Amino acid sequence: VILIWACVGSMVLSCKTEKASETPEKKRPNIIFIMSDDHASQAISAYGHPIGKVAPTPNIDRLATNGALFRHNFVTNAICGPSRAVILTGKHSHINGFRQNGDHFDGNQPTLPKLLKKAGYQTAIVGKWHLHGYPQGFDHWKIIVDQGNYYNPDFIENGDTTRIEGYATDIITHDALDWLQHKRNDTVPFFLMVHHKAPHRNWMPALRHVNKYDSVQFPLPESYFPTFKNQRAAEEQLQTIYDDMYEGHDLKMTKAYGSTELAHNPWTTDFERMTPEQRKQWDAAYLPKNNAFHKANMSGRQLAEWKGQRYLQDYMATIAAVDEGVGSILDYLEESGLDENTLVVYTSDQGFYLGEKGWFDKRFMYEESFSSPLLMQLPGTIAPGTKVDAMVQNLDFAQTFLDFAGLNDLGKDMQGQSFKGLLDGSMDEADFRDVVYYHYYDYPAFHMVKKHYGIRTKRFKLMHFYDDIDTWELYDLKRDPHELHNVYSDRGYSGIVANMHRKLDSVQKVYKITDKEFEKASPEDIDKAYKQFK
Ligand code: SGN
Ligand code: CA
Repeated sequence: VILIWACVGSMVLSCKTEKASETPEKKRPNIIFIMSDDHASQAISAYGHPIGKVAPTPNIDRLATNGALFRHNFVTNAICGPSRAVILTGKHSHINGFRQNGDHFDGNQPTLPKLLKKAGYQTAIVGKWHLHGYPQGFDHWKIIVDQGNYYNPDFIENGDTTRIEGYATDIITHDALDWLQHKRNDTVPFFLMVHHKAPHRNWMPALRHVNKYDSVQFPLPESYFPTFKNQRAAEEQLQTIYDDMYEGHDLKMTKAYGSTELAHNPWTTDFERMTPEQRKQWDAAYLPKNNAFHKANMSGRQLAEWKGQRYLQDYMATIAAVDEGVGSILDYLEESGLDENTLVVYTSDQGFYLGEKGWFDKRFMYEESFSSPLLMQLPGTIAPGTKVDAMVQNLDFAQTFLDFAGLNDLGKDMQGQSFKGLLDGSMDEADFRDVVYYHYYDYPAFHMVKKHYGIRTKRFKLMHFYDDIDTWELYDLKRDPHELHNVYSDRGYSGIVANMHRKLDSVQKVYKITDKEFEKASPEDIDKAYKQFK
């Protein structure tokens, strides 16, 4: 053991002899971290939601069969860049400095890949980065530009930008496999991050999947037409499927019967990037269903429900390629025998609304976007079919992976907690944290979700929306799992409210939150943004 640890941080070659003497049990595991963008757990069949039932994800489900499914995995800030920064640093947004999309990630700070690399891991990332600047701490990186495009996207590799013909999800899967097969150094353990662009808005499926769910009737949630009461931030958002989606860009609706010209499509690049052949196949796939829509001449609730169906058909069809990609990676690991010592993780940068409260997008601390799917396998350590109920967070990933690598000393200044013990049976769920902290800052911005922070315990959730409003919400998740009844002012809950406030204060102290975190935007900027995004 001493010999093995003496290698840490030193030249890989000089370690070879010691490594050869490592017994299989002591070998540090490889880690493959697969993260999609905006993949709701409702859309993974292993989670048992009615949507996953009609549109199964058999390959992602393999991870639940072989290993663990987490029922309560939460993010600290439900938006893309911030979630990625938390995962890399193991620190809340206010400490790692990346609070909202558009911020600049300080790549010079310590990160998980840097620590693993220093400890002798070979590190690589392929796919979405979205932190501005180039990745640090990776032996190999190939990233999509900003949000990227579904068809024929641009990738940056070693500073050079190249357009690659094909479908983003397939290209990223291909690059991951190519790295595993041809670029990996098989004398050292590896850490590979595979970051899909899909199923991010505007949900463009691969051509082989464009008609996959045309005849499937998706279950729309009961809250699809909500009545908000004492939920002002929910009332004032701009992410309602039937009010805020762009009919062309998002719903691929056309201007008229017989036409392939898209209805409202403010960003033309997604479709313009297609080759004529791709566009021809795309139009051929959508024309009959768009014609049927025009014939039906819908309005009101019927039209709103039709939009929900179209959204879910496209969203789930976009996920089909992600699921196939996960399958290809798992197949390769099994064929090569690498699966035996590889921790495979599947997650998303946050959850997503699939019609709950009438919404798409994320950002809110309500369960659908606050929680994110998480599945993991590592044979011999994680028992097949494990279900984890403890409240884990993306904040914990870095320390958990370091723990799996036997490097738990390295994450000492991080703010999460390793949950490896929940997986190998050495820790009880009751001994894990009992409160989770959240803070969202991206306002005014797309979808106009107000700034808010809050805590969640196993049963209750307290939230404070601030900036141009100042409202508190409390939910009793046991009685009201869909968070439709704000009981903050109910007399019966006054004791709980007081208790939750005490907890909130103490959590904010632990995480070192200062008054600076509650800065307000200017009323003019907010007004301008409402006009811009409406
Ligand atoms: C884009 C989307 C928004 C989305 C943000 C953030 N519009 O701007 O709907 O909320 O990204 O998403 S789009 O039509 O241009 O796709 S994130 O995942 O990057 O945070
Ligand atoms: Ca996202």
